[in-house]
Amino acid sequence: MTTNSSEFASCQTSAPIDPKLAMGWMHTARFLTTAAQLHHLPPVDVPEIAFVGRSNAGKSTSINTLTQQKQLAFASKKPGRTQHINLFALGKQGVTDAVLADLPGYGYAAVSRSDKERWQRVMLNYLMQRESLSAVVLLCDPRLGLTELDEALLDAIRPRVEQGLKFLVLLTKADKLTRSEQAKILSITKLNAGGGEVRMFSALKKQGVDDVAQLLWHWCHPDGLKPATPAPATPEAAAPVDTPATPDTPVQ
Ligand SMILES: Nc1nc2c(ncn2[C@@H]2O[C@H](COP(=O)(O)OP(=O)(O)O)[C@@H](O)[C@H]2O)c(=O)[nH]1
Ligand SMILES: [Mg+2]
Repeated sequence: MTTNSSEFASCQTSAPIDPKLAMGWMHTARFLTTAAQLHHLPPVDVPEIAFVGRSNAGKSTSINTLTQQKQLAFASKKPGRTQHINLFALGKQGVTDAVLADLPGYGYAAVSRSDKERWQRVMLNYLMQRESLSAVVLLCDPRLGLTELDEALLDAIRPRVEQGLKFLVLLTKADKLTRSEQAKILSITKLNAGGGEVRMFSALKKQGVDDVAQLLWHWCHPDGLKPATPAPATPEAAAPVDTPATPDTPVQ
């Protein structure tokens, strides 16, 4: 048997569905709750997709573009100010079949060191322990590429990726690059993304929007219209994480 699990996963995610279905589903996003700490988040029994990335990577703008809502995730001009985990429910007819989690951006220089460390800790605890977490979307400005903090995040989720957690590196602001620059950074990032999906995205030009919506839809509905159940957290993830995974890494 030559088919490995990642090949199988990419076969599944490439099966065509009507992009209007996926975009309509994304558009159902509505605010669920906000929490400053992990233990304040309610447990959910549907797949949860976390959006993470450096401050200013384009996270809020991407969430607003994918959900076709102007103000769902606040697209702040002052990066680093959104210091809560915000949950949004997805699903038609008010029936929640997935949740989007908007996590605080990291790497913003003007935040104090203690705040940075606190947020790295909250984020890593979330990524390692949150039981409903089924997929991670890592937003990355392709002009910076995957930074040290992005790599630390990928390292932190690797055990869960091996257990079925899905992840997508979303290269934002594609409109700032030429076609050939896009092709180049896409192939470099694919090499560094350790088996995750990689897509180019532009909120400005609406590039990649349908494709990403379809991918997320498939992740949450692997059996067609039947919703998925979340991937289990790893046993190691049960213990609280007291120190950031990158204690010696100066936050840029
Ligand atoms: N040109 C361009 N700018 C973008 C795009 N997405 C976001 N931006 C800009 O990048 C800045 C940071 O975006 P924001 O969504 O607030 O980033 P966040 O800190 O990751 O949530 C804002 O000035 C956005 O207008 C895009 O697709 N193209
Ligand atoms: Mg933001």
